[in-house]
Amino acid sequence: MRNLNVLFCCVLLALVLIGCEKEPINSNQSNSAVANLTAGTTVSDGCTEVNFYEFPLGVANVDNLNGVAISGPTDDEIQPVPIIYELSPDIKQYCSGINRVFGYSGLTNPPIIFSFTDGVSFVSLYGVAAGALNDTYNLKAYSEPGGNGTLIDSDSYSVDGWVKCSELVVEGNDIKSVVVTAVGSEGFPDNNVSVASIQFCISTDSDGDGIKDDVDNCPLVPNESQSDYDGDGIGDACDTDDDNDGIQDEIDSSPYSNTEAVVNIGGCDTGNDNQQLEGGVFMSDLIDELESGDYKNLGQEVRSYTELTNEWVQQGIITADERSLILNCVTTTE
Ligand SMILES: [Ca+2]
Ligand SMILES: [Ca+2]
Ligand SMILES: [Ca+2]
Ligand SMILES: [Ca+2]
Repeated sequence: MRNLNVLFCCVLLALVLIGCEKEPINSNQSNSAVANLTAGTTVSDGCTEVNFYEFPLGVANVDNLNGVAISGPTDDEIQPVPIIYELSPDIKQYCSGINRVFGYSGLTNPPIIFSFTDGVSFVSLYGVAAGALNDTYNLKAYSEPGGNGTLIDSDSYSVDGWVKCSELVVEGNDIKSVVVTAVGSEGFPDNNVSVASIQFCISTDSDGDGIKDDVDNCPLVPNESQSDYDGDGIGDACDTDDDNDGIQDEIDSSPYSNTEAVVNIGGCDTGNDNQQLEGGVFMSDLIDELESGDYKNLGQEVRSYTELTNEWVQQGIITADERSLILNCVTTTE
């Protein structure tokens, strides 16, 4: 079976290579811009899609297209020039409806790099890689053009058997480039990768805090730190209930409550549920206050805890036994 697979693999690769030979690879052509490209469709607010299968065959490079520049290494020994090539019917069946893809011809190829003049917040590559068996495709988003800067996000797709149409998506703040690579297996070369279409969204920064709206947890309030105390996806700067205890900040006596499940004292589990008291205060808020207190000696500290827990017992918040558990923690953690 494995031999059959290898044979099938070779036949398909041969078809791909034959298909590519029909079109000159234009390997002498420089990476200069090709004018009069008409692709690039607005698909929604701020989002553009470029369908390479709408491009004419033999396009050697695509540059300055709606803010997208496409590049690869210029080492002559590898195929430096990306082309639009037509899929043979045998390959096409794996990605039905797509006739042409954008990629490199040859056995060892550079990665495909898309750079964006304006930072983008979303990139989707819809692609098919010809002549691939059990390959892994990777898409990585970077903070600088040309695959430079810091890694912002990544996605990968592993082909189980022969390649099928796959979509790779990366998201983040101010993505300036994405790099798509393939890691070959079964004796096939790396980076034998091609792309049918790319979609990307340029986002705005309404509040000017340097975080694009799509990923800003307060898109209309400057909050560079993006701090989000309760982790609910709404930043502290615009969250009206920062600790998510149901009491609005303006009337919450403790707007950043310690909402841990069980009351802890210095890492000692008291076994007491951390109950929410009146005014948006939690038991742990009051315990934390005592913990950070300045005491002359242990006796004075224990008295403070005793006073507080006596009140709780009187109010029916805890039982006498539960009070003992708390006081045990006070004495054992000192
Ligand atoms: Ca903001
Ligand atoms: Ca929040
Ligand atoms: Ca609150
Ligand atoms: Ca609170």
